[in-house]
Amino acid sequence: MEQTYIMIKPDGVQRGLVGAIIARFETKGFYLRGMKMMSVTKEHAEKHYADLSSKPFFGDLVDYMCSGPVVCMVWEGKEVVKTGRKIIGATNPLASEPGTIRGDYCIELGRNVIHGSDAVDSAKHEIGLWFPEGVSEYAHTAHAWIYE
Ligand code: DAT
Ligand code: MG
Repeated sequence: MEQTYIMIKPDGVQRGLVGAIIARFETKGFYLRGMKMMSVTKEHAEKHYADLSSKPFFGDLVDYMCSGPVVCMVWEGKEVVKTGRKIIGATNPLASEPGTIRGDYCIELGRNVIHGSDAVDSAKHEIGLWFPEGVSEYAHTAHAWIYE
């Protein structure tokens, strides 16, 4: 099944949103395959956001990602990449619909509390970057109650 990389950014951790964010993915029926808290080095943040390295906000973005620990997760499920992006909401929190994570919990672009992979290919790349040790494969007892 499809997997995506979800990361609670430093502001999400500091503001006590970890539990609320995890609950949205967990109660949807997605499976948690990997989770850890880590402090991000400048080099690692630059690798994660390499596609944006030419943007004027790149330096601030990297500083923000390194400003405190993040919570890194891998979630699995049918169409979890696209659905995860919907659960997260638009990049700019003021354009995010109420009911989405960014729509409900934040205001500014540079403090938008969460990251989610934007495509299946980038998810694979990001999971490799953040979880080189691999993730947990285990049978879910509720599987037949979530999928028909
Ligand atoms: P997303 O996080 O929704 O995938 P992105 O990959 O385009 O968005 O950008 C990564 C992060 O960079 C985003 O979460 C917030 C920041 N960012 C994007 N566009 C920005 C802008 N115009 N000004 C400041 N920060 C921006
Ligand atoms: Mg992105």
